Amino acid sequence: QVKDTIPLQHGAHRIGNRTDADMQRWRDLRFGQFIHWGVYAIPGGMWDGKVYNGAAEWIRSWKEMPHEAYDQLYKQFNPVKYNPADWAQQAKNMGAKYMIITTKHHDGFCLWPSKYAKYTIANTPYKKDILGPMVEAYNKAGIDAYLYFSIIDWNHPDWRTSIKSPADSMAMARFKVFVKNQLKELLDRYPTVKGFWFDGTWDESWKNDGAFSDELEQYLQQLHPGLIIGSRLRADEKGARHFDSNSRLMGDYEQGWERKLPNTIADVHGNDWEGVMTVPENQWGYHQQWFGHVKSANELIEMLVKSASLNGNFVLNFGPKPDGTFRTEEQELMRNIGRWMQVNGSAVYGTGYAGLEKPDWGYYTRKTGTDTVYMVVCNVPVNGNLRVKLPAKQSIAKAWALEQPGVALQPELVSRDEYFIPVEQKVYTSPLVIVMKLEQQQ
Ligand code: FHN
Repeated sequence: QVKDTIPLQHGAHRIGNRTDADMQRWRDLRFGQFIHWGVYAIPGGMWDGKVYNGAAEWIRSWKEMPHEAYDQLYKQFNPVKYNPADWAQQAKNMGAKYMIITTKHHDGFCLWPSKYAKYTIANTPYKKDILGPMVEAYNKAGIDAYLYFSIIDWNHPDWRTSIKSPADSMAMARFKVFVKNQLKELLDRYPTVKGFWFDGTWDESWKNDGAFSDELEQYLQQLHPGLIIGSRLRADEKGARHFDSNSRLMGDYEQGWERKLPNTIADVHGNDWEGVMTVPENQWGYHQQWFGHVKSANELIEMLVKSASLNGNFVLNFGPKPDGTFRTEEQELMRNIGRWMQVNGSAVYGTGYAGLEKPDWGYYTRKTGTDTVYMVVCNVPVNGNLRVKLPAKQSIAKAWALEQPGVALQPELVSRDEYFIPVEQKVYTSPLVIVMKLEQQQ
């Protein structure tokens, strides 16, 4: 519900989605890989023989973890098995079309040798830049790179969560210069990146300076035309985040969908959006002992398809180990998702909302701007028929299963604009995809 009654200098600067080629490219990619990697991978959720079930990348903030001890861990960061070409190949095999890497998480550790900080990869035993070879390898594999950047920086003496004195105000002013310098440095060093993924923007000190985040967004997009930045970076001058005080989206897409997805097309208000998902319940960085429910490849495929069916991108997170390799569960997941994407990826890439009523058996996606509709069947009906309800005056010209392109299916017209498509009664081990060509009746 757009209010549009409050005059704002630092609210949304655009009504509706971006229409340029860079944004269209992002929209068509639909499937991304998130990587949370940093010194938190070393404790991996354990300290002093005890396991902490909170998010592993937050361990520095648990009361049992002495900050001084955590802040020395970088001296052990030596991922000797890190092989970016291998990472990129695994991501490509999974079907990811873009990747988001944590250049620096809340702990402030930089995966690149920043000239503005000491707490960086350059001062670890590994010494070498992690990001440059990663961006290069992923790009070589045809995967776009995006940079995660936490505004919160637990390591920086000038970072403040709130401003309580003139000294705080001066510190935060210095901190903002530091942030701007680091961001420009990242763009200068890795010019092929397509966007920034900001995080850690919820504190008072940031929210209460909408003018700065607005200026920063414009500065970055001027430096790097086409750069994509989600809704987490900015706040308006009244402290509203994601959506300004007139309920208009700030930034290029809605970035608030974390470990949850919208349910209906109404939930996304016509905006571009992206959902980010963990494999276990809430672990982003490497945790030695996953606990609770761990999502299966089929569950994640369903989430990916659901996202595409609601005009959104889906990004699946991985937390590599301190030695630079992925845990076996994650490797297996990448392979299993990839096996399905290999056959059925066309039901995801370049697709969006199909404009049809949500069916009980799964999801529809539509190849953008065409009459090709994919039926992704996650629950096969016991009666063996998939019900397809079309808008008035539309009919099915052709239908076939993606895995058997040569075999035409015979839809049965069961009532006006309503069809049954028969499916083989067997045990399915992954979602079945049926393609339909629709046509308009005269
Ligand atoms: O606190 C972080 C968390 O560790 C992780 O990076 C996620 C990813 O979306 N973002 C923050 C919580 O919103």
